[in-house]
Amino acid sequence: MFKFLKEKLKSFRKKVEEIEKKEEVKHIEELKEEKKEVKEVKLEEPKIKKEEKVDSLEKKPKIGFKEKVSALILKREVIIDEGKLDEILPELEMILLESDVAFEVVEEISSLLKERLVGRRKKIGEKLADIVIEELKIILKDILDRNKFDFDEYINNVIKNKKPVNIIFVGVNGTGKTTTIAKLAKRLMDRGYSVVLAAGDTFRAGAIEQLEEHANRLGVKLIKHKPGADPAAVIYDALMHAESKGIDFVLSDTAGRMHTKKNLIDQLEKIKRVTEPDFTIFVDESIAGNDAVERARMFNDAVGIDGTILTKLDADPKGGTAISISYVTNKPILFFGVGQGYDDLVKFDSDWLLDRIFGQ
Ligand SMILES: Nc1nc2c(ncn2[C@@H]2O[C@H](COP(=O)(O)OP(=O)(O)OP(=O)(O)O)[C@@H](O)[C@H]2O)c(=O)[nH]1
Ligand SMILES: [Mg+2]
Repeated sequence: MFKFLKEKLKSFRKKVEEIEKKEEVKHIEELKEEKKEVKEVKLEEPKIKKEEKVDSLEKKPKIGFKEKVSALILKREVIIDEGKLDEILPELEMILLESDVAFEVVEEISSLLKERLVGRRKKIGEKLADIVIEELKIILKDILDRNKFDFDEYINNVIKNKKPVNIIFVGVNGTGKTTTIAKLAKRLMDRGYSVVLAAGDTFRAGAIEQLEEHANRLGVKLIKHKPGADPAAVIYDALMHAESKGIDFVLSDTAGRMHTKKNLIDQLEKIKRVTEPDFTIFVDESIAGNDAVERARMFNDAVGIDGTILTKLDADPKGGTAISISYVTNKPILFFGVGQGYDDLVKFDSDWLLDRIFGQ
């Protein structure tokens, strides 16, 4: 997970360290020059009285030049200025862009880094790379937590007032929608809730069979119509079934692809109008990078989403989609899909994500 981004961050760290090393060498040279100048000035100083000289020697212990230089380096602090950041931030911006972090998010990160680091005191010996990476982590956590939402808490509360709860899943084809519905169904059942699935992707015949297979494996009821049927009617039937049987949740699949994008959006709008979902989950795959982020924006604008589940994090070397998608849509990430098994669903946690990006 995130191998590419981790490697890039490692090489960024190295580069900044090299720049710093060069500067420290230059700094020592400057100190040597200062020392030389002091010596020359001293030679021209008038001779002091013998007694005074002895006195001053007694007060000050003799320190060698080498110790003096290292003492100065240890003591001295450097103020991080804009020029220093301009030297290293473009490299970091490039790494983030290459790692599929959306442009507007990179801009935000970069300007926050500047704002928080310019003027910061750095002791000599303290690594600039450490300071920048630490601040980057703080900024990322901040960005990731902006739309924080506890899905379990929502579930526990919503069910107190309404039954069945209607959750629909939207997103383009092949991103993991059907698998994620099965994962979430299992998660809800593990917590003692009852679930019915609705085969709302009627555009592709195979989609109904696929969801049916999951339903059989999980032992949950599936409501389906024939391929080509109206998905709003399928979901409506599932709601009626759930209501009559006292089932807690209806999880509805929808098509990810139709003849045109307009057909797809029209269909989703109709589903929303007819079945009035309590929660609309956008599903996309983390490996799609900026495409996934743009699709999230499009679905949110066109039909409205309440949150995102990002799948295939286990196969994503970059991680930028996870960093960007909530920022761009202003809606929370609910879960990460991290494999093909039913339990490969991780509840969103910014620390969990950051550990995977910055940890060993
Ligand atoms: N590695 C990995 N694979 C996943 C994950 N989620 C889903 N998949 C796989 O992605 C493929 C597509 O998943 P589906 O659930 O069929 O996706 P869909 O969006 O329903 O696709 P269509 O119905 O074809 O539009 C399957 O092979 C899944 O096993 C995940 O988190 N990690
Ligand atoms: Mg599907």
